[in-house]
Amino acid sequence: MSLTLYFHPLSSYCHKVLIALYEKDLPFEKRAVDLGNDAERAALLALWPIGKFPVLHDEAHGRTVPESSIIIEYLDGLCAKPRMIPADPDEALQVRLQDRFLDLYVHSPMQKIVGDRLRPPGEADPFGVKEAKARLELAYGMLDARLRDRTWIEGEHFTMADCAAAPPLFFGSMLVPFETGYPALGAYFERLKQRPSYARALAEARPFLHMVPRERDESSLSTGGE
Ligand SMILES: N[C@@H](CCC(=O)N[C@@H](CS)C(=O)NCC(=O)O)C(=O)O
Repeated sequence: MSLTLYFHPLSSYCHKVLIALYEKDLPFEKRAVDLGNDAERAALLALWPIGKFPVLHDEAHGRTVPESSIIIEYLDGLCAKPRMIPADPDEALQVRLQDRFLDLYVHSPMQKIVGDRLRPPGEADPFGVKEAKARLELAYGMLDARLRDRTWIEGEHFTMADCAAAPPLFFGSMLVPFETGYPALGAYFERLKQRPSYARALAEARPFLHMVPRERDESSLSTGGE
C-alpha cells in the first residue's frame, strides 16, 4: 500500500484527514503513534520534526506530507473525486478561508481548553481558557449565521472546510455546547454525524473517547491528541 497515515485515534486533526480519505475511498495504512513511546515518537520526528500528527507518507511518490490542510490538498491531487477543494480558483479561495477560520478560531481554542486540562499541577491558565471559550462562542455565532442557508460550509458541496469543521465541533460541543444557543450550527453538526465519512471516523474514535479529559485532572498527563 502506498499511503501511510501517521495518526492518533483521538487526534482531531487526524480525524479531519480521515474524513477526506473516507470521502475519496482511498486505500491507506494507518500507523498509530504513541508520543509516549520513544521509538514511535522518534519515527514521527524523523518524518516531521515538529512532532505533530497527522503526517502522510506516500511511498509510491517518495513524498512525506505534514499538516492536515496540505495533506487534503495532496489527496485531491492523487484522487480528484470527490474534490475537497474546488477547481475554480475563487471557490477554492473561499474553501481555504473557511478551512483557516475553522482551524484557527474553532480548532485552536478547543485545543487550548482541552490542553489546559492536561497541564501539570499549578500550571493551569484560567485566563487563556476564558479567552478561548469567548473565541469559540464568537466562532459559533459566525458559523450559525453562515449555516442558516447552507447545507455545508460552502453551500451544497461537501469540502475541506467540512472536514475541518467536524472534529473540533465534536470536541467543542463537550466544552462549550452549541446545540441549543446556535440552532443552525447544531443542525449542521447533526448532518455531519450522518455523513458516512465522518460517521466512520467517529466510530473508530469511540473506543478511545474515555481518554479525553472531561475536567481538569491534576494527576493526568496524556500522550494523546484532542
Ligand atoms: N496544524 C496542524 C495541527 C496538528 C495538531 O495540532 N496535532 C495534534 C493532535 S490533534 C498533535 O499532534 N498533538 C500532539 C503534540 O502537540 O504533542 C495540522 O493541521 O495538522
